[in-house]
Amino acid sequence: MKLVLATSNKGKAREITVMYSDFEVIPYSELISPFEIIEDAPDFKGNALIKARAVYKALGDEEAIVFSDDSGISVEVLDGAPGVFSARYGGEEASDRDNLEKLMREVKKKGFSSSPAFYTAAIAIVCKEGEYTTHGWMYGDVVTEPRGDGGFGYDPCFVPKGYDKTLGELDDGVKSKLSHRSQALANAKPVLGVIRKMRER
Ligand code: ITT
Repeated sequence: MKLVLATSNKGKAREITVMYSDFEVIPYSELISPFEIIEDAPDFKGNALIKARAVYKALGDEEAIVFSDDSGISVEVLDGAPGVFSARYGGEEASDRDNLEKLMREVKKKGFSSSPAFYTAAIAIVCKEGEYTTHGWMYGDVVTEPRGDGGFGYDPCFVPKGYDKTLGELDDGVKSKLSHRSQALANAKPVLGVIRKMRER
């Protein structure tokens, strides 16, 4: 089954391709020129739908099955920030490193060296059969000194519940079992199964 992935984030695309190795995952940038998508919904689900709808429309292929991931980290001592603003926390042009450093700075400013936090991922699927969304979460703590260079984004400061190493230090296999993204993708598989059945009829 061919799935078009609506993301420009290389870290996400890498993880999704590994987790969905039983599908043919094609980044949308291999089919059309990448374009800017304004993600202005108040929640992950809304932004995931905006991305998948925009790419479905731009492809102009009624048969396409497009899926997207909108995700981010919410930190307790920052009252849930950065949340849906995770990609832009350090500014409009911020790199992953800028975002990570700002997050650690803000936690320190509050007088803490760590804080409970969680990642959220929303997956949206848009195709001629309809629009579907699923979610996944991963709980743990953020620390204020980055450790390791595995994963991407905020991973060097995130210690999953039950571990004492950050996702930057742990094997990729640990993250792919535990993560918000792997759970949201697992929840999306039955939806894709139903779409496949509808197309076989
Ligand atoms: P697309 O919209 O093109 O998919 P994006 O990077 O803008 O790419 P989001 O708007 O969903 O994606 O922003 C997600 C932010 O949260 C981004 O800064 C990521 O680095 C961070 N993030 C999401 N999942 C993560 C993960 O598994 N590990 C580390 N950081 C993550």
